[in-house]
Amino acid sequence: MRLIMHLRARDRVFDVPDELLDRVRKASSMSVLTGAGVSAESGIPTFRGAGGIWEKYDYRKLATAEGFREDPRLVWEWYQLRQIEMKKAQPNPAHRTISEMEQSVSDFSVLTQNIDGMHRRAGNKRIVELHGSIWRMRCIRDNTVFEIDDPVAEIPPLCQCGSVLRPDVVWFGEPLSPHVVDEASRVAGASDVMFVVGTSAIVYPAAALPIITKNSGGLVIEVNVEPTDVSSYADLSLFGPAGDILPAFWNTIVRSESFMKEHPFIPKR
Ligand code: BV8
Repeated sequence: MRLIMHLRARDRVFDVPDELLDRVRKASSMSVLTGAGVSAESGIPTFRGAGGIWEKYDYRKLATAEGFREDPRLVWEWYQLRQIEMKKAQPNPAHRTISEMEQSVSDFSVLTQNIDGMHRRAGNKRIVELHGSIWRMRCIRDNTVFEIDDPVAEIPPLCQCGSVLRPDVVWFGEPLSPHVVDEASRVAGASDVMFVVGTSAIVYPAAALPIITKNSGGLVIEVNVEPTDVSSYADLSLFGPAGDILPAFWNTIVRSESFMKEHPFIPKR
């Protein structure tokens, strides 16, 4: 049985069957798959849809290995710009709720397509960065990886070996790291509940993860401002801004006897 609810901020009541709410409250293993939409309310633009990044920029030039080989300076100008935006941005209530969820559920993981590092800044610890991070660089000659906290000053940044450094992100046409794919698939298969928040779910293999959860008997709960490919098989779709919906829905989950009974060590709210 699939449920669809269109909610506005003031609708803080979720008319969701108790049986479904109880499955969420009793979940011992939970995960959240996030996309650009979870960071939209932090002022970080999404990729698709109105005002999306791919409307202005050609991903072939900026988010492929070929594009980087052709013009590493152009690609770095774009990533430097995004680093400046992401450094200025602050985690929003959706990020903060996902951090609270990790403190409330014993086996909890974030699977994110975002390279912005917002989940870490919001306090999450168990994060699988499916597409890498804008706060890491990698030497194209010897694959040495460097962590950075601030936008790059020089572009293109150079490794001490003299070679150019590239953003340590996964570009289109590049495989995800096998370790990341294994860990994400393991988490998806073990999840009693997977929340799918702010993703258009058209980029693979990330978009296959909720299907793994569904096929393993887990619940799939979608949060998005509009229907996506996930809506066709999600057990519950909550349509509205993640920064409104997720805090309110999680509140409904934790403010219950059965949740407190199931999670005795979680501080009462
Ligand atoms: C690979 C890092 C193989 C860089 C990114 C045909 C069919 C199927 C697959 C393919 C195909 N052709 C090619 C492929 C493969 C391709 C792919 O899936 N293409 C798609 C476009 C069809 N995948 C790949 O290339 C992957 N690699 O397949 O390798 C291989 C194997 C072995 C050997 C060699 C090769 C690599 C994919 C990773 C690419 N890198 N990012 C960077 O970020 O700079 S992808 C990038 O785009 C993001 O990371 C993210 O994954 C994706 C964007 O998706 P979303 O995050 O969902 O964002 P989007 O804007 O689309 O949607 C936002 C959503 O939020 C919307 O639904 C909106 O309604 C909602 N929203 C907005 N505001 C809010 C909100 N929701 C709630 N609240 C709000 N306030």
